[in-house]
Amino acid sequence: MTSEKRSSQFYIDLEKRYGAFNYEPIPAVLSKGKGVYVEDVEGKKYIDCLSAYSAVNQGHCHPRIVKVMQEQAETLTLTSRAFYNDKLGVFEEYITNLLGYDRVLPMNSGVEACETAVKLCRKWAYLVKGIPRYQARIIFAKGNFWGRSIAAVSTSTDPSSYKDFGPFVPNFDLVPYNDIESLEQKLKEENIAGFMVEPIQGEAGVIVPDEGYLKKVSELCKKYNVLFIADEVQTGIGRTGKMLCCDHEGVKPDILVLGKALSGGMMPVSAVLSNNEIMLTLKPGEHGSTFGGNPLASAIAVESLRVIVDEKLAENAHVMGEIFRTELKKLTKHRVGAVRGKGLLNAIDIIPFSDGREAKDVCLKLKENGLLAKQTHDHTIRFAPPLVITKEQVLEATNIIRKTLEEME
Ligand code: IF1
Repeated sequence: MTSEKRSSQFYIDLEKRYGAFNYEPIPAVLSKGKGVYVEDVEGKKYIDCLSAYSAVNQGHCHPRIVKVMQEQAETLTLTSRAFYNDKLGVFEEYITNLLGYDRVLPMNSGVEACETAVKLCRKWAYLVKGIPRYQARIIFAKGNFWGRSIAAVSTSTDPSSYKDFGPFVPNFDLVPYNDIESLEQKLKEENIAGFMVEPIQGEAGVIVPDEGYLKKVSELCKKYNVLFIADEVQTGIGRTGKMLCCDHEGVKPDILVLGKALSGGMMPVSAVLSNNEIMLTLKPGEHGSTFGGNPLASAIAVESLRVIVDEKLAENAHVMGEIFRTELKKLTKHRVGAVRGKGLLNAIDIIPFSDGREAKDVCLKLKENGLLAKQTHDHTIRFAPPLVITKEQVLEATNIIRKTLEEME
């Protein structure tokens, strides 16, 4: 490994020669990050409007989180859960008190936490609700995305997520997102254990449901004794202008799933929160993971949450999100078909250009102009900068977006 400065193309070529092609990245080779900015190997600066898909809500390399990580990394990183450690209980107490749950089960990636929620829901179905063994069914919303595991892609309605990965996990049902009538019809069927849903569908294109949807979901789940599972892996930790997206409607899911920014982007940390009746259905040895709840992750997670609270980043996301959307809505004359979002989880639909250019071409041009964003599907671009963004930086970003669309006309 040479310390010699190499070009972006050098690193791109390395990945092309030795890596799997499970991504098609925008050709920016990043080597530094601070706050809302990242820098490529040539020293070009970008405003990061993806935040690693909402994993860097606190801003790149937040000094408080880095400091905790450094200190813990040279003290104790991993013990396995075969033993106790002096950081996990502190994390468990902090996050359950902060979010109002009895208990938490720590995992690593978001998909692991979502899988944990599915297993917990099934366990509760058999031990508490009394559904006959292995008849439990869980409902998901069409357009969902909760990761790349076989169970996750078993509920996907996006062929690029599930094609050629069958056979799929049984007893997963689908209903249209943001459709209470369809959900209630499904809830009337037998052996329904849970409904797992994103409060805003991220990958589907930042689909914000009608006001009151989550409240009705919560009420219906109570009415039919079905667990309401909120996947807040992407919408949680301040992203939508509240600590949790469910807070906008004052609803409390039976099972809450968090990930991504739970670590401020330092390392994979995820968690499942619930009440005693549900969480205590799991007995020792029935679930876990090598790194789940490790001291390094636990210390980082506490500091990551404290930064969100201390720096009022959810509140900032609300205020900056309003400004961001107001500026984006001025771009309708520049092929911006729709503007959607809540807090700093926003997206625009691009009306394809006459020559066929579409969202991904806009993202390539945005990159040239110093802003990083990623299209989701063909016509939507998500804008989700770190929640530390200032008004000046929002205007810097929206000016780049306007300039880019003007240049592409
Ligand atoms: C990729 C998408 C976003 C998630 C929600 C669970 C997970 C995710 C709501 C799983 C993960 C990531 C996965 C990443 C890109 C990104 C993504 F484009 F894939 F769909 F954000 F929208 N629930 N989303 O969004 O968490 O296991 O990844 O930690 O796979 O390319 P994970």
